[in-house]
Amino acid sequence: MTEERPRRLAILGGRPAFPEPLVVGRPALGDRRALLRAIDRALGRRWLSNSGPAVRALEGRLASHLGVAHVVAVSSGTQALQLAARALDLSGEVILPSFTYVASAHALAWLGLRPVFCDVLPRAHTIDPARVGPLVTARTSAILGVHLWGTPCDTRGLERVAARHSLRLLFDAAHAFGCSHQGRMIGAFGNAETFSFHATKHFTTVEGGAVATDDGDVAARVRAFRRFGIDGRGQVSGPGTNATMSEICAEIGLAGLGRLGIIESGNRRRHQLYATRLAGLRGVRVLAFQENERQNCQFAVLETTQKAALTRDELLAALMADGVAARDYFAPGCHRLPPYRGRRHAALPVTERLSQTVLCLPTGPAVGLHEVRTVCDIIRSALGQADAVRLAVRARAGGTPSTTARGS
Ligand code: T4K
Repeated sequence: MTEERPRRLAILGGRPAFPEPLVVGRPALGDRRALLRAIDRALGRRWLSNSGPAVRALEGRLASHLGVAHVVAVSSGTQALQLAARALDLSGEVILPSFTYVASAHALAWLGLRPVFCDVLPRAHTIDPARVGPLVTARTSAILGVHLWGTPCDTRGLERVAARHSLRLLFDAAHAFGCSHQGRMIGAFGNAETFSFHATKHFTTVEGGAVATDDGDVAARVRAFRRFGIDGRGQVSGPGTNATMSEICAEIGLAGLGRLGIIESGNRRRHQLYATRLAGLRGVRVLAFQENERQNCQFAVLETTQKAALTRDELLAALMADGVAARDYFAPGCHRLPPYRGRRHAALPVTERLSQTVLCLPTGPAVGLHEVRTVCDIIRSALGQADAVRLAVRARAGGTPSTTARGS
């Protein structure tokens, strides 16, 4: 019997395993005909925006899915954050993690609020409640927790800090639609939670987002802000913007709701496969999720440690050469991005380390299990030929030695 020869890594001169890049975040649109029918329904009604029947139906379905009193659909996750922040009357400084997508910080800064960056927990990657207290000043109005990768924040710890300092508690749940925490769906924690339904998300309306809250006043304010400050009586009651979700987006969302269970279980299989195939590899670990909670497993997160034969960036270069468009989310931390860099920040050692060691691998319904296996083979093979890979990466980069730390 002839033994199959292992593929030669593209970084070492082989042919790319994926001539078409295998990306992170390929939209999961499902049955195209069902989608077109949904869009056709909206077109047929000739009611295309301004809280039409599809938006109202979507809000109702989402509220019962999340077990929360109010869901207000808006045009993006960023708008959801901004409208929630205004509805909660946030002012001055807001404490949030630096290790998040820049939208979390920008949404606040765009409103004239000052993001104050806090470090995260080393295993969960969510804001560390023990580090929030020392950042509170007389100007602090709120904490913004981010359920990064769908991993719930330590909500109890944050509730305690918020209560101690009389702060509002808001959650950016952009990654966490369909995830549960302490037996409840994410969406009902804090004063309000915000979701993103962007094309790359677990649940998508192409562009879109929502504010979820049990507070009727907050929901009413978000509704008014979403549409020029027009209140429930149809009167302009104050300032507002236009952050309306279109009927077409809402129909796409309604069409996708029924498939979420299938997407979730497929993602779980892909996640388990990554975890199994990469288990025992020195210096890399796949971020685990809590087994007894709902998890959308939208992200497959790999972390390199100091024991890994390659740095995260070297491994990423090897993957990219083979057509695996993994992402170094979220590097650098927000505190190192304009306009926040150059300001004084607390020490953020965990954020600094994670932004050099975390890698998001392709997953989602567009990624087959055989593709996951190939990605794992590339990682295994690259680590097994670390010296040659490192030399090849340096040669590609023009001989510059990699300066990236290997983590701890
Ligand atoms: N808070 C957090 C914690 C967030 O992560 C985000 C957004 C927000 C708030 C704000 O929510 P939104 O206002 O966006 O609703 C992408 C998304 O654009 C962004 O929504 C998301 N987080 C972030 C984590 O990922 P980029 O800069 O990585 O986008 P891009 O264009 O590089 O696409 C990502 C991957 O998806 C690529 O591998 C290509 C693939 N892709 C992308 C699009 C748009 C596709 O295959 N098809 C597509 O249509 O930000």
